[in-house]
Amino acid sequence: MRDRVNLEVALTRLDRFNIEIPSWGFANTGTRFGKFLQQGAATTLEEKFADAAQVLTLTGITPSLALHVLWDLPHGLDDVPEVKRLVQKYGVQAGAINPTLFQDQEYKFGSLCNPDAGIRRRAIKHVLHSVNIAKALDCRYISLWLADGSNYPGAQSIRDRIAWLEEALAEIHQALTDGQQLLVEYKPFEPAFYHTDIADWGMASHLAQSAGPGARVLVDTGHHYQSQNIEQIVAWLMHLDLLGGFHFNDRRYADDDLTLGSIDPYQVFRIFHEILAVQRGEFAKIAFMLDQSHNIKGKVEATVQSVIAAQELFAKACLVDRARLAALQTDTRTAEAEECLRSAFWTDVRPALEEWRERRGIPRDPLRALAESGYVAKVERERAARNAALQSSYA
Ligand code: PSV
Ligand code: MN
Repeated sequence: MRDRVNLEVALTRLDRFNIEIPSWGFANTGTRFGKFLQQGAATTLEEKFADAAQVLTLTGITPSLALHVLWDLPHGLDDVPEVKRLVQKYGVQAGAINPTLFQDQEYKFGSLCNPDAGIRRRAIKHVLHSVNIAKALDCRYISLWLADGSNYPGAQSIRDRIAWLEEALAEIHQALTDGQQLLVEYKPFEPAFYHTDIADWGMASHLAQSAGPGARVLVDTGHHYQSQNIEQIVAWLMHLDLLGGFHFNDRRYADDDLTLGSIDPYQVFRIFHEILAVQRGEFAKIAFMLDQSHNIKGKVEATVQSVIAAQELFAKACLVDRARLAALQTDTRTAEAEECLRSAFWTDVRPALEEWRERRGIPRDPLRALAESGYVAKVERERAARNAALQSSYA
């Protein structure tokens, strides 16, 4: 009986659970050793929107597409009308705007932390331009990831770079409108191997706080070591009112970009549990996003799989009997408290989700519906020639 009631509550919350998908998840991306080009990969922004619309039709919970400025709007603000046309045509919103601060030659020694003031200015201008793109497209989030760091001890002044970053983020923050948020992402290593300028949640928290009230931290689940307790980091960020959003993906080592829940679904469940424990009704204020680019699996297929995994794990977290859990914790009934959590995790929510989808006119089994739709075969035919002309090489 208790499970039944909780399941109904879970289903109500599911109505407010959405997850954003990344444009780069549909493009030819891969490891730094090379890419395995896919016939059906998107090579234009329109194709990325078309793929996103397909995922939305199949899952019903991916209303927006995160955009990377230089990849998706190479002409910046001049590309905004085209994005608006695609938003209209495909019924998918423009999501978080990601400035691209890592691929230009000037950024070899950093972007916002570059020792050359001229290059830092150029990087700030790019982010300010990205904020304007976000305003023009009515996007709430500017999502910042820096590749900045250094490879050798002594090569750079870590402390000068902290100061430059504080200055840059404060200036960028001033350009935000009231409704906008600057998300500051952290990552321990790669591409830099000695020090990374925003290496962990402590640094990201400080930088968000010093930038201003419109800045928050973005947690990319792939940017952690196995030994780190991500849900504890999430709990702290919520405690500090600094949690802005997530880039979800799974990893065995670090930043592997694997399908969500493919390695450690229990961890994603624990993260959702921590969020629901604090923000029962307000979780919708957190930006849930995927950040994955698949080199082996089909891109639309892998995206649908990840979206379903996110929804399943969120639903499971909704099933935790928190009142009971709190009582067991107070009474230090350790094994029973753990079982209380585990029993929610091991509840099979798939039949309930199938019903939930059916009631909304969404296919009961989105992956199967994708296979039966012939969409992938169709785009492979349409896009094969363009993809065949591309080169993939490491050297
Ligand atoms: C690179 O590590 C990365 O995966 C970061 O997580 C960013 O969010 C993403 O690329 C897009 O720039
Ligand atoms: Mn990320």
